Amino acid sequence: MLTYTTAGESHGPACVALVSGLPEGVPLDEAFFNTELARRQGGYGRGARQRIERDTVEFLAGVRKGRTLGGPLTMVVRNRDSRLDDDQATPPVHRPRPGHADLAGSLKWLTDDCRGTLERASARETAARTLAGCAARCLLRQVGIEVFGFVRAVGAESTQIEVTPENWPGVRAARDASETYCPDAPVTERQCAVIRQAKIDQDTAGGLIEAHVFGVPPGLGTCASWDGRLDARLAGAAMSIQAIKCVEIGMGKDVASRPGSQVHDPIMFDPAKRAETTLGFIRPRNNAGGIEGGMSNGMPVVVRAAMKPIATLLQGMLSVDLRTKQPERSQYERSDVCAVPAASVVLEAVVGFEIARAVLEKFGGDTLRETSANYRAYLDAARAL
Ligand code: EPS
Repeated sequence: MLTYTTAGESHGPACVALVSGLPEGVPLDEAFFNTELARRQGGYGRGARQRIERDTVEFLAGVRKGRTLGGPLTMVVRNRDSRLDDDQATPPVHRPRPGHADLAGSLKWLTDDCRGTLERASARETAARTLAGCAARCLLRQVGIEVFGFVRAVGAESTQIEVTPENWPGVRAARDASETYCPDAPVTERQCAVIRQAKIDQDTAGGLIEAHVFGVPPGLGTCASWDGRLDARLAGAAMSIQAIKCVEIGMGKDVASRPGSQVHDPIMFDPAKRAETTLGFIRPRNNAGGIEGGMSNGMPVVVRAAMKPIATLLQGMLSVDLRTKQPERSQYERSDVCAVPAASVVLEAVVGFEIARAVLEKFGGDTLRETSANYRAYLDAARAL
């Protein structure tokens, strides 16, 4: 089974990702890893930390001549701002920030110092997740699957853009030209204004991020077991990203307020489209977000997530000193005003990883050659129905 583990503290020596279960022979595109790491570091609203870090991947194990060997793949990103043992630089934190892991973690680990909790809870860890996601996406590319993530909204400033298998390369170019990773120039400007205002107000901003997966074959995931459902796994993966409070697949929460006839996607058949991943079963819309009964249906998989505003507020919030139990303002740590653009890169990573996991569950193989052959054989069989 494809799994990953991360290790590392925000101000420790490094972020580490260990990926197990990739088949032998997957080409790992180092430039792709570094591009994604740089994108994750960027976006309008990031703080001073990102002027210190220069995230790049180092492959420590599981690779030979740029291809996976089939053993555990181990990768690191070194932290430049590494100062975990320096009490001056990373002092104890006794006044927990509402919305951060500070209070819950201090109670869990029986301490009045939130430092240990916040170092691991920090979104710095998502550098390692990006590595795991890139490795998974290198496998996906071998079977024609691409993941595309972007920012839909910052605060209330939201783009209405529709993303399709036909237009997404153009949408990606627009995203890459946007400081907020939103493929809509006028909306980008308004999102930047939201972030600027939040900074002036000593406040922070959240938003909506979205990932579309193109080229997904039908039959990934299963309705046969609750924990094999693809939508459940994607939701869990997206919800595990720091600061995510809500995950939607396709139409998401709007399904609740509409009649069935406006929610479900009609089924048609066009033999000329048999070569596509839909195998010719055309759906005029994709409210299901590419998943029915916990299984992919051949349409693009669409995952959306809502990120809360960052919990570290320059103005502080009402809190309590854990030593005295007296009311105090929460402690300020250097932080970002908005990390929604960065989170969109992490969403791509975790969604890509879950799709790759489902691909390997269905097609298996110790080598990429076997995975690819099994994948092609399945599609041939499905087309022959
Ligand atoms: C974070 C606080 C900030 C962020 C950090 C997450 O770090 P610092 O306290 O060192 O300024 O920049 O995110 C990253 C370092 C990163 O690479 O994403 C937090 O408290 O979660």
